[in-house]
Amino acid sequence: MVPLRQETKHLMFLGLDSSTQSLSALVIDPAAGITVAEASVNFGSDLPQYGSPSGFIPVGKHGEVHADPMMWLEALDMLLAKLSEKMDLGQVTAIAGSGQQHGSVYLNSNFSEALSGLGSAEGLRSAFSGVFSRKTSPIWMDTSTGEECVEITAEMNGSEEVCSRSGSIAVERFTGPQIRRFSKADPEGYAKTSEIHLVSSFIATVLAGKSIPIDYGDGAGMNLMNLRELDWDEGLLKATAEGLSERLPALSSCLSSQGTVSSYFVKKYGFSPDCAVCPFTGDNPASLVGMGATSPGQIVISLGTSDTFFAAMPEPKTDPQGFGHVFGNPAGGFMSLICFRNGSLAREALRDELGVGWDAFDTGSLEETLGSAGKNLTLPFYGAEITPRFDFNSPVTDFSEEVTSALRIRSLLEGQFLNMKLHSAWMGVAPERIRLTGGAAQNDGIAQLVADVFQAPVERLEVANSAALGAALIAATAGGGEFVGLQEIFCKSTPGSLLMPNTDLAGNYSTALVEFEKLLGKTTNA
Ligand code: XUL
Repeated sequence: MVPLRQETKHLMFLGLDSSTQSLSALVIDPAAGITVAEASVNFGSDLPQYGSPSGFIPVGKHGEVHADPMMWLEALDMLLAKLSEKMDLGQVTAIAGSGQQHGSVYLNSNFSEALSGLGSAEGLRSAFSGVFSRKTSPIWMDTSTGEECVEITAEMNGSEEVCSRSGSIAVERFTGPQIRRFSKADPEGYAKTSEIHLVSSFIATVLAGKSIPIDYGDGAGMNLMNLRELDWDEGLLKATAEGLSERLPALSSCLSSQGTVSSYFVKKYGFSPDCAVCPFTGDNPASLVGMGATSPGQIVISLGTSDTFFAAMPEPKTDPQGFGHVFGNPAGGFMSLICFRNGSLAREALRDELGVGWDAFDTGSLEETLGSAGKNLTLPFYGAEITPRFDFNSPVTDFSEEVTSALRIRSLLEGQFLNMKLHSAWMGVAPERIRLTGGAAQNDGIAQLVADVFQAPVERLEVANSAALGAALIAATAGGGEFVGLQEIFCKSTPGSLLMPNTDLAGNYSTALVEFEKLLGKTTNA
């Protein structure tokens, strides 16, 4: 561990996370091994004037989901005001951050002037009024770009080419297809656009008062960056929109600090003029850091509304079926991200259908059906799924035993984790340890089932905001620390939370995996 101290002064690092619903901050003192301060602004409740109770403008047309970038700026002023009441921000050595991935901000030629004049501004809202060439920003929930995905894919001669270059097939929520849609729907607006930023690089740019590069982690979520070259891909840029290369900032690692904080933040919130600003990354790459999983073999499963599976990968291997994505790993190398839409939604649907409580999903109940492990199959989808891409409308079952509520619960959970195992096999990474997070992770029964299906130990972490923590750890690493030592301090598993796999069930689950794949094939090809 590099001593993060200068003479008698402890160095402090600020991590920001601009997520869909809120902007949060977390400051760490690595030498003391503590979180010094935390603050958060909720877009819906703290900034109701934007009419975005969940962080985006409701009822968009044709699958459009947009947010007002001005809301993110006002939130930044609010957040730093709150944080400066809790600590002296002059102690912060470096700032790093993360943002919801894929969302984009469109800026006109007034933007660079607004940035250079920021030092004398009174507030971010007034400083940046008149800089947007597109009033609102499409975010990751937007599904309006199906046609553009088809066009980009055709121009590139197929999905395989798009995937092998960018790490993902053309995906509706990704930035490239979003840019293409804007350039077609509003050519004048696109012509007036001089710079396009991601949510992450936009906030970093405002903090630094100058254009800050997009980092490799977040840049990989655009369908525009060449994974092997870590540079913009000429072919993809051309297939997306005319004149795109002159509108994009440079690419860089999030560990290379890019200047210091703008004098606006020095005057208004007391930051030191020497406080460094690093390029911001995506929330998933930052979470990989915050979950202590930047080395291959450590897998993170987040059980939320949607379930996500992510893990570090040394090589930019891509998913031949096109379901998984490859992003940059802030520690170097790459990471996978696979998203399963039927996460908590499916668990809740079964709970409600059976009229039971969560205790029916916990250790006691699941132990009663241990003898049936892997014997009854469920394709665990209550609605359209993206991994695999199929319009399911209810679960498909193949039970070898008499159907009971307890067996349906076991079989649904097993189906969710068999589906994850099946669709992450392309990574070729054997899980040495799984770090489980998200609401359902606290349930010991569910956590044990993950350990059994994957035949790997499962740990839970104390970290509540893994993206903001990850960002703070990135700032500390850029400032002279190193990930491994920092993660040992800040990403500890909850004492007593380690669960070992039941090795007697290894055979049951390898047979179940084969049968699950057959049932899935039969259903989706029917
Ligand atoms: C990842 C994705 C989301 C966003 C919002 O591909 O779309 O996880 O990053 O958190």
